[in-house]
Amino acid sequence: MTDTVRIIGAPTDYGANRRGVDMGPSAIRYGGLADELGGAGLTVVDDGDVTAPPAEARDPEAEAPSEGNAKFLRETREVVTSLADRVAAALDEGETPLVLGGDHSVAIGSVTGSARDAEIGLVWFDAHGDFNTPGTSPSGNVHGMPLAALLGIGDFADTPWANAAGLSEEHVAIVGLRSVDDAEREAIHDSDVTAYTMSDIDERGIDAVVDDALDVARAAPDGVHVSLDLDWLDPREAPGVGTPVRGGVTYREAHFALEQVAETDALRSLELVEVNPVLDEHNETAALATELAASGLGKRIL
Ligand code: Z70
Ligand code: MN
Ligand code: MN
Ligand code: MN
Repeated sequence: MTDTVRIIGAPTDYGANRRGVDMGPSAIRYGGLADELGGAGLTVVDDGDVTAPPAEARDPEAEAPSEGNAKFLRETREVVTSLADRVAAALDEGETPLVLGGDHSVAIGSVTGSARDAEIGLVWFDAHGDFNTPGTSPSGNVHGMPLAALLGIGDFADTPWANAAGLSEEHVAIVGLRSVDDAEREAIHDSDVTAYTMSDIDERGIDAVVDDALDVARAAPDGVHVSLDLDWLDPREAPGVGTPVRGGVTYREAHFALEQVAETDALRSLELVEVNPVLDEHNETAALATELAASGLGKRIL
């Protein structure tokens, strides 16, 4: 990665099951992001937010405008298209994009932008598989679908705006799974994606699992995008997330994982998603997100 980090906010909650993650970018900035990154010796440029009108402003007539069983897919497409352009532009300038969500559907934009003219790897830290499609989703929430969209799985095969050009399944690793729907389990098994559950972390330790995940992603020649869903962490450490699931990684495991990311020197772009200030306690999840970003971007203790 480069020493200049470009912050790009994507304040959406179109893809989430609960309102509030659209305030994530503000909360993470207010949580001290620029200071934290500046303190880590990085030059920080804040690009502001991509345009994302609040869900209720988009279609007052319908509660859940959808295409098939995918709510707000049209709105999601608009946001991720402009986000992809911003991410690609930052990379063109030689900067490292840091995307702030928003719900996890924004990853469709971050990753398609990062993979526009490059063959990249992807590490996806998450409690969830995010491998549903409009055909399999139990909820219709697009934040449960971004990985399937990026890889062109199932109904997403003919969705050019969501398929990431420079991303192949064999360069994708998911880390921390503990809530996976039946159809997602099948689709993950049928794919060439590498997936590690919390059980793998219990058995082998965070170091070995994250090393292996990074090896999977680094096999791609042009660097790694890291997508960090804050619900990867245990809700005791990260209560302010849209979909908390017990049994996640600890504060220390999360920091160590991000330090491993920095150590590989392969980071191309980073994103932090699913911070929900409405459910947070004293903005601690947002503040934690800033600390994890600093670790991933190379903050040194000594
Ligand atoms: C479930 C679904 C999900 C994030 C929840 C949940 C998906 N598998 N993703 N929170 N980030 O509705 O598809
Ligand atoms: Mn997710
Ligand atoms: Mn999740
Ligand atoms: Mn190691």
